[in-house]
Amino acid sequence: MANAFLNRSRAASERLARDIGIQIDRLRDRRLCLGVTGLSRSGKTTFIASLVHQLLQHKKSSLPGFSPVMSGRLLDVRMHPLEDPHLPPFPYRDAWQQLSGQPPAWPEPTRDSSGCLLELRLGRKPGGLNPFARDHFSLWLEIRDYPGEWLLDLPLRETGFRDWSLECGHRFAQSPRAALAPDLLQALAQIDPFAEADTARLAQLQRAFRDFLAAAKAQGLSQIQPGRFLLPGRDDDAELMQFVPLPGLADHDAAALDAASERSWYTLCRKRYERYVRELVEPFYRHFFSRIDRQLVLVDVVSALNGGPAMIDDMREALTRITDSFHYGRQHRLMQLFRPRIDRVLYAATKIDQVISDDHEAVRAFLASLVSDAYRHAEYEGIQPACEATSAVRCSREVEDHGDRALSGFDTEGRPVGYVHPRFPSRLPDSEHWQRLMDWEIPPLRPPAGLSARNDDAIPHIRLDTVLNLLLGDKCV
Ligand SMILES: Nc1nc2c(ncn2[C@@H]2O[C@H](COP(=O)(O)OP(=O)(O)OP(=O)(O)O)[C@@H](O)[C@H]2O)c(=O)[nH]1
Ligand SMILES: [Mg+2]
Repeated sequence: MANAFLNRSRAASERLARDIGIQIDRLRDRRLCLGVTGLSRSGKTTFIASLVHQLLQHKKSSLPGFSPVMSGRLLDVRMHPLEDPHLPPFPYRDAWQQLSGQPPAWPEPTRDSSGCLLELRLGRKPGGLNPFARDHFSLWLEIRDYPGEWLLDLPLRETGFRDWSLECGHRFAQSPRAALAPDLLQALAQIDPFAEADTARLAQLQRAFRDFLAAAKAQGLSQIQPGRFLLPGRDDDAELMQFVPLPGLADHDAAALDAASERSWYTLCRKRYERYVRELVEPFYRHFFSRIDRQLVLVDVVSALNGGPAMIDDMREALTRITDSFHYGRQHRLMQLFRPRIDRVLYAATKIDQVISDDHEAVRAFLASLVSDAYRHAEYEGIQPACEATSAVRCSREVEDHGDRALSGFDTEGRPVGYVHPRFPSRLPDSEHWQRLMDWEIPPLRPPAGLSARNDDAIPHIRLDTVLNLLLGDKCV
């Protein structure tokens, strides 16, 4: 009994000492939390794996755009687990093994959260003012990974059940969602919110609603809510997901709905929705995003453009809504401890190895126009977001094809593929150009063969060093 008490108090004081150490590092500007934000399949896990890899392998990687490497001040990089006993380590080894496998493969889609802590040992710039300062220091970088599906839930924190149902109703009425499950959407709209809920019918509708979300995702739509309906977490309580939106609520005013009986459809669904937000979405936000210093928003612009105007609009709205969940702005470091704000935002188009280099500038410009609503919001708060285009793993080579620039690589079966693609627009294209872009069949590429862990090979990338510099360069001095 006494031993258990002593162990508990020792663990508590160790935790306290560790938390104080973390806060001191943050105060000294030696610890950064990087928020890698991106919708499902935008390339987060691959990007994090490549970033960790490029830093661990910095002597062999090509990182001329990252100033500490260029100036020779990056001395060493180590990866540690995050000081969070509930968060499994980021599966870097698995990802690297897959990328360097025979044949090479992509990391698995993420099914749960993970994280890592990178320690960058940096040499100090010569000529500093403090003669007693050590000639090197450590910059600690926290990175977390999670399934992209969960990100779409963040806007629910600010949205009540009635408003969410109305938003869903609005979305369901438009193409292409309207045609995906017309019977289900009609059944949801016709539910009388004041009638006594039938839990067996609710379970049936919830299953059909989940199938509808899966179909919308398969079409390439971004706004898939609630995200955990498609991908529940390891410990999620299934009962928290037993609700559906009630798009028919538009016909009833809020006061009447609030007076609905405990056993009504409205009250049952509202209470479960509120528990879903309180018990799953809020802790996710708190653990993953509430302390972000710098945000990298990864956007698969190429796939969205290939999906057509409806996919682009849906993605634009999703990105804007997600951005609303964060707090941006510059402030004193001390304030950063109590009320953290993001002081740098970088939007990065991913997988640009699918586009010829002559068009990379257009990809950046297109991304800027796509995120302009979100971007304006962030600028309003006094910070200057930037746009980049990157590829975490470069899978293609640029070649000449009858006078045109073309790309060649291997598809996921290992067969050689090559293509000349329609020019990438720098803003929303006209209808003829849209059609050409939508007809463009982009073959999913396989990572390059021949990478070997034994030879400490570095993963080829496009402008990952520039992204690193924009996010961290100023903290490395
Ligand atoms: N050509 C190319 N494809 C890439 C690159 N990065 C990712 N991909 C492709 O995009 C897919 C998704 O990448 P992930 O890193 O798993 O994406 P994610 O955002 O972690 O996805 P979730 O975990 O499902 O949210 C991969 O399986 C690859 O097919 C890249 O740099 N180049
Ligand atoms: Mg992932």
